[in-house]
Amino acid sequence: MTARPRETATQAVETIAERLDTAQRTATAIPQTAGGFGVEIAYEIQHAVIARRLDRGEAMIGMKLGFTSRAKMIQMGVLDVIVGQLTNGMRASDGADIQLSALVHPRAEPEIAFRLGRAIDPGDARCDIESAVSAVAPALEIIDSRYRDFRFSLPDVIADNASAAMFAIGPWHSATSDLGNRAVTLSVDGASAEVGSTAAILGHPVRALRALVAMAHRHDFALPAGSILLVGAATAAVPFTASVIEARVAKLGRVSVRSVDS
Ligand code: OOG
Ligand code: MG
Repeated sequence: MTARPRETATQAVETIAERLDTAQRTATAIPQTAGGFGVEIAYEIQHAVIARRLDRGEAMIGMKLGFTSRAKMIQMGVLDVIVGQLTNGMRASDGADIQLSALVHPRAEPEIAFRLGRAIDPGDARCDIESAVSAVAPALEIIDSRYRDFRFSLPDVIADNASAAMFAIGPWHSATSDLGNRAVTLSVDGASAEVGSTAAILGHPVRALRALVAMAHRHDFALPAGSILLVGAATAAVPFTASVIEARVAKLGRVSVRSVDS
């Protein structure tokens, strides 16, 4: 084989990454790709999208899982667990004002965040992610598909960094208590909008952590000390329009963000 097909594939990766990056920076939806690439290439595109953010001075701070609950799978019609990357440019503080005009069609969902106290080598079959977790917190994720109408195929959403846009984290707790079957609620302007349980996240959030290590190994992600890991929403996402959105996890507390128009 000559080098040409590979070069063409690389160009295609860069072209799609550029479109997704521009869509994110200008808050302008783009059409879904016409397909033609699978999951492996989709992760290459995701890496190329993130490389653009890092070139602009952002730093990697963690990873996220998507579609770890049936509620999310059903809402979006995607049945596979996916992984995305978090940079410091996506982080908002608890209680922050979030500018809606910088986003295409944002949605909010309740999450749990873990923080790694030490690095994990995803290639080490004996690695124990649970013992590496130093803290856990309630979190809110603001997702914002760059695709028109928030519709996508599995490779499309992977290429689009799992719709990651922003996230906020509530108070950190030491990671000793069991997180199985805790009530999770999402409220909009004080009214309950979604109710679920941490048991919806692959049966237990710790199982999602293990899935994340496997995904990190398969798709070449590092898990350094200090990494923040969002393990996936326990409930469906709700539109983030003019409102205060709050996520609550029993015994972990709450975290909120507020939208501003401009
Ligand atoms: C993809 C992101 C899914 C989750 O928590 O399941 C996700 C999307 O729904 O657009 O973040
Ligand atoms: Mg999420």
